[in-house]
Amino acid sequence: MSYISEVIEMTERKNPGEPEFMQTVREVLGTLAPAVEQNEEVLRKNCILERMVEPDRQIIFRVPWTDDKGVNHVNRGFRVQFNNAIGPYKGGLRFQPNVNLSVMKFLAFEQTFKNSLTGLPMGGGKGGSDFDPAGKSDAEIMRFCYSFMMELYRHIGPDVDVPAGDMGVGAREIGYLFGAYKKIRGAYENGVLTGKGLSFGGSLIRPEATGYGATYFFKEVLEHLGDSIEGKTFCLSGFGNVAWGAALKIDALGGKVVTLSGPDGYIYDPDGVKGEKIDYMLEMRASGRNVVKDYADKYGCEFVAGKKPWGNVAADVYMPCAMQNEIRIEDAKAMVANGIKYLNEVSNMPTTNEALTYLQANGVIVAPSKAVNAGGVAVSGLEMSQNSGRLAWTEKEVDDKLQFIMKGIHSQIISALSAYGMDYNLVAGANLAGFKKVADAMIAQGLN
Ligand code: 2IT
Repeated sequence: MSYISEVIEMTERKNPGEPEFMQTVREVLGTLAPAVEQNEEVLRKNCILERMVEPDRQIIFRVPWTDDKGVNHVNRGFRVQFNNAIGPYKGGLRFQPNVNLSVMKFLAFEQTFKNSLTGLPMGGGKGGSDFDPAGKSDAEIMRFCYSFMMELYRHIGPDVDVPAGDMGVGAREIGYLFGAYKKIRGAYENGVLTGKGLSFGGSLIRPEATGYGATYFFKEVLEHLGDSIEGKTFCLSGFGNVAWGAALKIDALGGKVVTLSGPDGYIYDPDGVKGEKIDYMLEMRASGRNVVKDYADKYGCEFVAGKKPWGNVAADVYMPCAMQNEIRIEDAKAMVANGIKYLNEVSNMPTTNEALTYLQANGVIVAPSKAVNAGGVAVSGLEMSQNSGRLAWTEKEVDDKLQFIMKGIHSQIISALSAYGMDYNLVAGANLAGFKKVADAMIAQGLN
């Protein structure tokens, strides 16, 4: 049996009941054959694949908190510190009812490769809780964040592990989490978390970074193929911070966003989500209602309940900005039938492995999330640099660095593909490039 198959089988055996984690392990390891074949003896001797699929540690803890009526609740908290071969663990915190160990491990595993691609010294980690922020008061959110940090603080630090936001964790939550950390430790400690408010060490462009970076990366893809964003139509899902940043940059570069989605369905706006309509996305998010229908009611466009845009709306580019596994095989088939040419994945692992294989086999260019959405964590890395240097870079300084990093990710993918004599397969290229750097660092540092 091949080394890769052996490790996939072993991982399956050791992690029963973890479908999301196994999905990403299969997807990533399934593309590493060219690298493994070239260097199998060294990789086997150093147990590189075995160590890459085993997190350094997985922390699970109790998070008790009291609601506004005085009723007590208990949630489960997580921090998975997956790999710190190239730098301190780095990755977001997600508060969502469907958070479990499998979801945390898939995100932390992806994060290790993604962070490697940014070129910045950051390892991979992820955390969060099955806490549901929907409908909670500000005071409840604060009490939950304080309780969460009562345990998390002992596992993190500016040279150890630097958390940030993810779904359900935005600027407000980061503020409370940082406040709790600072109170417990009695020190600023280079800001510890990223995504902080501007008044206490946050970076300009961090809120926009994931969506901007995703658009910059896609611009590189199109330029490579002799095409451009100008005049293209985009279907987005989600209407949160990431979709907002993407809509801003797509609009600025002459593209047109025609859909957004929420848990309630999707809106179709053939005139384009632009100008004040983009600002309205922030209002919808701030309302806490978590429905996208409000947009259709306000601007008089079509709302389709209970569906995603995938396959239902014709466009040049699909950009999922919401969830894992939002594009399944039936969506992939409808996309191909509708002549979709590009899938620019923004949310982490938005496509099932079956759908991904089908899309690639049918000529759809798939840009993988670990490259596309790396601008978010990249600007988090820039926030860390500013905090440790006591610096505050201008918007232009950060944006220029972000563009440089996104260009660099695309060119690393091209180099990896050409090193192995492969065609333009962004999914394989991103995995191979991310893998090489982490593997080299692990080999250099010995068996640990
Ligand atoms: O998935 C991601 O890369 C994030 N949620 C951002 C992580 C970070 O540390 O900024």
